[in-house]
Amino acid sequence: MKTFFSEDHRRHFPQAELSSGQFVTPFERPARVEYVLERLRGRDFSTPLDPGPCHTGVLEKVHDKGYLDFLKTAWADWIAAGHRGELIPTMFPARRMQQRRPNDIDGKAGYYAMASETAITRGTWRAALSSCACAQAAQRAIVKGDDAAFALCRPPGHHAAIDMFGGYCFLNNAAVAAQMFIDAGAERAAVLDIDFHHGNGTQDIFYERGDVFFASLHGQPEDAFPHFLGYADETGQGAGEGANANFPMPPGTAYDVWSQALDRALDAIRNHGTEALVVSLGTDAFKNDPISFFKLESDDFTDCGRRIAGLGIPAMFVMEGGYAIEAVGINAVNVLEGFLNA
Ligand code: 7XA
Ligand code: ZN
Repeated sequence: MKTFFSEDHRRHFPQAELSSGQFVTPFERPARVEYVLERLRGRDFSTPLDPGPCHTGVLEKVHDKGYLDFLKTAWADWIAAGHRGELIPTMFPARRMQQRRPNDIDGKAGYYAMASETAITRGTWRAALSSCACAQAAQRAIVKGDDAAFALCRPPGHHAAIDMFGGYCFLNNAAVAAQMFIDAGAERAAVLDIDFHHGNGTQDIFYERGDVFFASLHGQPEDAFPHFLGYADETGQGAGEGANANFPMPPGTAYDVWSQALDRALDAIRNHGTEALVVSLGTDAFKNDPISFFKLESDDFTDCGRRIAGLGIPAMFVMEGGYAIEAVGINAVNVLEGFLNA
């Protein structure tokens, strides 16, 4: 299995995340991918390949142009406005307020954000582009005939909506890859999101489309970030009616229940007639994850990969979350090996 990775991820390393009422070192930090790289090496995967530049044309097919323009210049605009710290959104167009984009960068950041734990820094845009390039390179490998590929993306992407960043995400890497399958001629593609958190961004992007099926297994919104999307009754709209399947689960969920949801998600994807699969591969469903509440064991991730292989279609895996960092590599690579060895 080819893997794709860019050193540019290091350019995005905010110093602060607002968590539990304190500024802490972000859970989503560069060291996470070091553990994955180390595990890939230890398990005889081939050396990760540099993905080359991000092809930006496709970004406008899944994201709003104004949002992309905002991301591109956000740091420069922030500094030009005299701010000295990291760009952290602090106010949002909430209920009964105007949904009009302000000119001021502080206001713009709130307009384009869904949460305030995610800071933008000098290197964020470059890192986000290179992260997305990894997903693009993995997609190309599949189109050229590989059965599987792994995009070791950082920053992650599945919370990035049509026009919102947050949850450590800026560009929706998985959605870009799915769009590229459609552009390459697939009539139907699917994104299966096994990260602990609901992939609100991916859902948002494809909610009114029937060509890309989205299924997500996640902590129920009543108790888990992102809280305001991810209910089971969100099934898609218009042309997308029936092409969205959410499997929210309560605190303490272990693999016996989680794997049943996985099988249902896989059945739905199979019934959709999907030709290519993108897996949003977060490992934060792991029992020791510091910000999540499922109880998966490391071996469960291997079985998960095996079940995904049962679909019998090519799959590319896109790294999302996972913060029990010493286990992130083991758990992510377990999914890949489970798939390969099925
Ligand atoms: O998959 N998404 C994540 O792992 C990011 C979760 C961000 C949680 C922030 C809670 N304050
Ligand atoms: Zn997550």
